[in-house]
Amino acid sequence: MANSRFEYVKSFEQPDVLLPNTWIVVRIDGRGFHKLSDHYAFKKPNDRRALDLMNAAAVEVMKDLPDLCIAYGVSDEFSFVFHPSCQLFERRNGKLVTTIVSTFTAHYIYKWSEYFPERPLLPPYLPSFDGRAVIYPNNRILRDYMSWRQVDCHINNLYNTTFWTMVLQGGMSNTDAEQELKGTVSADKNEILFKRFGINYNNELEIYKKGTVLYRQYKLEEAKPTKSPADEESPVEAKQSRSQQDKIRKLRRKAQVVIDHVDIIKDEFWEKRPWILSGTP
Ligand code: DGT
Ligand code: MG
Ligand code: MG
Ligand code: MG
Ligand code: MG
Repeated sequence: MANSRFEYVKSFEQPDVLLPNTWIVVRIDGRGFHKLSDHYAFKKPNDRRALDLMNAAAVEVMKDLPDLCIAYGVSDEFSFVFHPSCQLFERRNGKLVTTIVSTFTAHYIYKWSEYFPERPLLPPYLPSFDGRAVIYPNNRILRDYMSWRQVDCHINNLYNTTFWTMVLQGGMSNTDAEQELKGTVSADKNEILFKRFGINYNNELEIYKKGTVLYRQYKLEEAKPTKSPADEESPVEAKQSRSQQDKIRKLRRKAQVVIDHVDIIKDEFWEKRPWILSGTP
């Protein structure tokens, strides 16, 4: 690019680099999905195809961006997690968020007809997503963030399942069902489902109760830790040479992205898959 007298405008661009050595979570959320889900007649309270489409788009994002180590999705949202060692786009907030949002949206729209062949997408009801990046300073807080989303999934799903059962099977009006559920706790809702409708909430599908977690699965020989004890004491990225980073990226690209519906609040999930938090396949 040639120098010109207009170039000074470049200096108006502000840096937006995210703090080094912190977890970066980019959460995207469907814009106006209340209306969109009505328009395309998503099943209530859960539309399996709509969730599968969200998950399929998120898998493509994971494949596209090997720096992502885990993602969690529920309803019209997905949280994508970059490891503290991530250097993608020099950790620029805007670049990370817009790349994830647009990649996700592109795949969501591209795959729509595969999941809803009889309901073509038509303006003005076109899916779009917003996104934001939040940084978390340590593993504990990152895990608390993930737990927060999964607890939210559980609370909302229990409420929605009870509400829509009362309306669709119990013939109640929306207002009456809402009124009756005001101030109830989980045990009350479980009891309404079981006593009135013979539904054991525990038997609902895991994808509805737990949401969706995506992560990379490595073959056993690839899963061996590549860390030396010295790496423990200093920031990962300071220790990783360029060739090491390239090697890790290649391994991540080759790894299978798994779609799972499991508890991510307890230790077990993380202990079984130590590479997620360590960031070293
Ligand atoms: P926003 O995010 O502020 O632009 O507004 P919304 O309308 O997207 O609200 P949000 O994100 O808080 O809530 C998600 C909406 O999407 C909620 O109204 C229910 C709808 N939705 C998500 N998944 C399903 C589903 O599987 N079935 C149905 N029927 N609706 C769903
Ligand atoms: Mg929103
Ligand atoms: Mg939304
Ligand atoms: Mg939402
Ligand atoms: Mg360009």
